[in-house]
Amino acid sequence: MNQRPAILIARAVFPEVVARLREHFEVETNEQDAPFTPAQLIERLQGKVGVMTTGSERIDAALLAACPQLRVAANIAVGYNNFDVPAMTAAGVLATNTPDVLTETTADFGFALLMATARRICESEHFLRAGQWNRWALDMFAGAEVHGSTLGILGMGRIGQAIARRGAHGFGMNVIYHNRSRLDTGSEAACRARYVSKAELLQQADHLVLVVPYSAESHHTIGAAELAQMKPTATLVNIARGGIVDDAALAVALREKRIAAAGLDVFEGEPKVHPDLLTVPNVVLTPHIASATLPTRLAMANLAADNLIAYLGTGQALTPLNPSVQAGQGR
Ligand code: 8YV
Repeated sequence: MNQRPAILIARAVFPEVVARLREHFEVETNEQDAPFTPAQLIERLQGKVGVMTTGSERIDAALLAACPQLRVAANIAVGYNNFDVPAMTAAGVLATNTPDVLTETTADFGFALLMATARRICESEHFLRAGQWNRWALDMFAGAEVHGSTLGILGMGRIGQAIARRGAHGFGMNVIYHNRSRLDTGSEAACRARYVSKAELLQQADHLVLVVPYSAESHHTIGAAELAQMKPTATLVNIARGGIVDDAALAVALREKRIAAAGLDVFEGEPKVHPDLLTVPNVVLTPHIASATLPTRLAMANLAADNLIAYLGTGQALTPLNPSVQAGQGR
């Protein structure tokens, strides 16, 4: 009898997704959901042809060399900075991610974080819970206007465009963006967004939302020099990746009111958070939950499962990141 291929699901996922995978593979799970160290991950991957990862598992040249049977890694995330894709391609290992299924949910959250930040929702709630509300005042927690203001978006992929549509069509915002490449005219018109230089974006935005992928090039895209170019009334929102913002410089800018406020869902070295961010009041902090609705997280896990089933079954994944591996370059 043919032995079924063996895979590892590196973190706890929904039981129905595990059940689907068990129809095709010998499946090892991580029910305790404690992230593996790199050495533990290598150990668990011995004899496995596939792995389902989250942003916590790094697939790099050292791991690929130590796991010669591995053929595919399916990330449950659209971002894939935990994958060294060139090393995977060189080793003939397919990489997949989960685009599209989280776009609208993540854009909803980006907007929620923008509004919570601009309208000081968390800061005022803490004040109320602490029993400090004993009288009303005209300027109490007066924040920044959202409707009709200028929304700046850095990174205009699927999620950036979904945020732009919300701003332009829902809140009558003047939307400006900067991206490595300019959108075509039809896409710009659909989200009523105007292309500007990075300097213009920093200087003109009342609310700046970061949606760029993380890479060595985008490390500290927003540091002290960029924060200094922003309006003192501006808010900054990061739903992309930690490391795109220099968190230490941001904490200083927030403390010194060089910008009004920030909303952060991602952090350098998360789940650790820079201690200075924990002590400034004008920042809203959330634990990397922008895509966290149950239907969306289930759709992401199912798409990652579909990628494993399709690639190991037919040689064609649904959302490959290095499709050349599918064209006969694979292990
Ligand atoms: C994931 C994300 O939940 O998709 C992404 O890139 O950041 C989140 O939606 C997270 O990366 C866990 O894998």
